[in-house]
Amino acid sequence: IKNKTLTIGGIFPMSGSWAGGEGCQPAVQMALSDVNNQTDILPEYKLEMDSDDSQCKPGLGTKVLYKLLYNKPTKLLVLCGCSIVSTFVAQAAKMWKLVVLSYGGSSPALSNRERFPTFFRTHPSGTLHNPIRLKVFKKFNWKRISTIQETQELFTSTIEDLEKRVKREGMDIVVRQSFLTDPTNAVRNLRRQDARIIVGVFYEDMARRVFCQAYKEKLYGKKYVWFIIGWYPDNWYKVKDDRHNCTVEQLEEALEGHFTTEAIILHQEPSMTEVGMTAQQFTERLDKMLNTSDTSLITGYPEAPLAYDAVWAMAFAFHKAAAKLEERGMKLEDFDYNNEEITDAIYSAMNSTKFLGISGNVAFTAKGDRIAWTQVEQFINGSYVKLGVYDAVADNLTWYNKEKWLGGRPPPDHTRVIDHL
Ligand code: ABU
Repeated sequence: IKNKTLTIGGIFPMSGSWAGGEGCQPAVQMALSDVNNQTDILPEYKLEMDSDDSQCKPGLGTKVLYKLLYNKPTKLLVLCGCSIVSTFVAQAAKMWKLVVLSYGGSSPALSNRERFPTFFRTHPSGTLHNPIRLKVFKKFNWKRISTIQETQELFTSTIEDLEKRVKREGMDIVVRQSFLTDPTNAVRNLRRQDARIIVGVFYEDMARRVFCQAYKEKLYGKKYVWFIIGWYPDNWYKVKDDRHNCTVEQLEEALEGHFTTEAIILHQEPSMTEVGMTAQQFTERLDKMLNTSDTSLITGYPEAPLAYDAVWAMAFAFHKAAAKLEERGMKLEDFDYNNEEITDAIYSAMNSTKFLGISGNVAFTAKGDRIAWTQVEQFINGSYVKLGVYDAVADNLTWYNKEKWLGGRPPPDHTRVIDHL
């Protein structure tokens, strides 16, 4: 019988640049109840969570962390999402010997064990998109690449990694643009500098503003190929947003033909996973919980499997750690923000956690990172079509030959003299 309670902290961004808590918090609640209904996992313990909203803001996220720490009961681990909040929380948590598990932090900067010694994530790093981007550049013979990024550590570190990889392959980043809060000038400069193959990394709210400006600058159509992040909800450009003044039709026109890259974070087979559900059963349960007619507008919906699996990863790790601690006459509930031995037991158990979850195979690298396959999609006639999948470990790209070109063929990566004739 589960007659003891272990409490964890939860920090969810319910608004802001990535309001992923909308989709991820219900998934975490579902997982907590599923774990609590299992008698063979943590047979003595029931898991509970105290949580609050960070609005994806580092100051508020830190305040929520302190509230979780200074209010009883003691938390054994903190779950968090959104890169900037994960960065602040993971940096502070080590002072309280607290393990942090992020279901929604993609910043490559988080893969730094010195800076974040107790950090793990089920969300893959943003650098995972770069190898597949390179495969596609090579496939279509594009060597001159342009970039536009929102100025945040998450995107800066992704572009730095892209730049290194591009150079290694004998290609070039020919135009670099960045913006802090307003992308207007950066998009205008892309057109002035004759960018053609454009990698854009920014949050979903900025993506709407970038493509509204691209529409106005006519930076779309048969001469251009945009590569953007694929983890936005499918109908992200239809979200009502008064920070731009384009219609959905105008955005759709500017977006036609763009490519997206993303990690594959939903188990692709119809088979049963090790958390007792198929991916489809998970989706059906989540949809019922969300109780909305259109999940394609919910931020954090694509990442919900990562949040669900984060709870299971934690439960498996607690289970293993409890057994190890018992050998030494200790218990998980003895944790008091000072007991390094308990932290170490949770850390090593997490390090060796491996299972087939709703998001696919869950395992962490030495840096606490998630390993995953990636995919590339293209926006064709208003919907996303899968073009290929890539297994970076085996360096294997599977391509389905479904791409469509507005000019009938892939555009060149720069102005050819013939274009002027
Ligand atoms: N897929 C959502 C990632 C959000 C973040 O890294 O802040």
